[in-house]
Amino acid sequence: MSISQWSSAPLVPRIVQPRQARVYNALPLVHEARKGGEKDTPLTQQDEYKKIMSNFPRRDDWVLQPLYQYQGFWYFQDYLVGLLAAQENFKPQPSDIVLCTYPKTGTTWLKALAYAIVTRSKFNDSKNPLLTKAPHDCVPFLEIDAARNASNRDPEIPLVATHIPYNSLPTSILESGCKLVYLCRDPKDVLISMWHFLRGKLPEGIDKDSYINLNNSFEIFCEGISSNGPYWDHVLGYWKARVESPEEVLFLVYEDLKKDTVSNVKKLAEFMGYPFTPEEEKRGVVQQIIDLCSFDSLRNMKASKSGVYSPDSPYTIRNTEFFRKGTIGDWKNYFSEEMGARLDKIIEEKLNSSGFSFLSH
Ligand code: PAP
Repeated sequence: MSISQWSSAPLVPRIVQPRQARVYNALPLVHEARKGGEKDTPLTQQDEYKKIMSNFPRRDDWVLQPLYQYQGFWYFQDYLVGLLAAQENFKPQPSDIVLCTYPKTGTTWLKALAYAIVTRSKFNDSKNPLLTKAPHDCVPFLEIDAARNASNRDPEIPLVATHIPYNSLPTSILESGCKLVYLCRDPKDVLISMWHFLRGKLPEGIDKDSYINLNNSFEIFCEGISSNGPYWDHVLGYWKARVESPEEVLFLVYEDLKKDTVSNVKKLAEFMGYPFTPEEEKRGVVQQIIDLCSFDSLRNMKASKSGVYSPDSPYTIRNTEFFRKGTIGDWKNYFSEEMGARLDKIIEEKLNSSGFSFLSH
């Protein structure tokens, strides 16, 4: 569908809650726009996207930035601009592997593992860029870096990452035969991770609970209103693609990756077309990659402790923000058992009859 077709879409009434809209106006954007940061996409195109977006359904529940609904999913404005740019501009290489995730499901970890696997014969252990660059700087994001400026990609690294739902992926990707790797995570931990991340964007010194409180966040997440949400539809899109084309889509679960890292990392390497040889296994290469990409290892790297993601993008996120706890079940420190069961029930009903369930992981 072309941009002009989007712009002629029928007007849909905005859903704006006045109190939250007022709060939003008083706060900085979730990702502060950087001066000159939008330089990579011509301003006219950005402006056109923003104009088109103003006709999309809108919700202001997460306070920091409005969410706009597009092709059945909700997005913060900056990400939606990137998504539209990706749909229009992105040209994959047939050998590309796209790392697909919903936010806060382990993207950073997956980027590091995939990068370490595909580059293992290119760099010796002490030269791996993961030792000096944050994972987000090793693997570009489709809707942040790659679609805006092709030079943000290293042509020798066949990896790109995205939070875009399956049905909204650029047709160029779907038609190219690129392999897709999807990683998902227990929705309760995803929500807690997202809640921490977004609260971290509020200015210091204010009462954060009066802007983004846990109960309200829980309710809107259960309603499906979250960045790139509804979460269950994101999962379902990739799960169905995996069922239809298992040779093109690998479906991984964060909890499995935590509990049985070795076999999941081998599965990942095999699927991507970079299987470990028996000789590599004997030399302990699998474990070396796992150790390099572990939460503690990545979190303690100088690049993770200092830099921001990404100097070339309009977004400012400190690299430290991608490493919080990296555990399973942290939700229990925040939600009651009843709340956990309620979210599980909603998700399981939505996933019903798909053949995938979070409860078995
Ligand atoms: P993104 O969507 O903003 O890119 P993403 O990397 O998907 O974030 O998710 C961040 C979560 O992954 C954090 O979870 P937490 O808030 O529950 O702690 C982060 O700690 C976790 N994470 C980051 N790196 C790793 C890792 N190497 N191993 C396990 N978990 C990790």
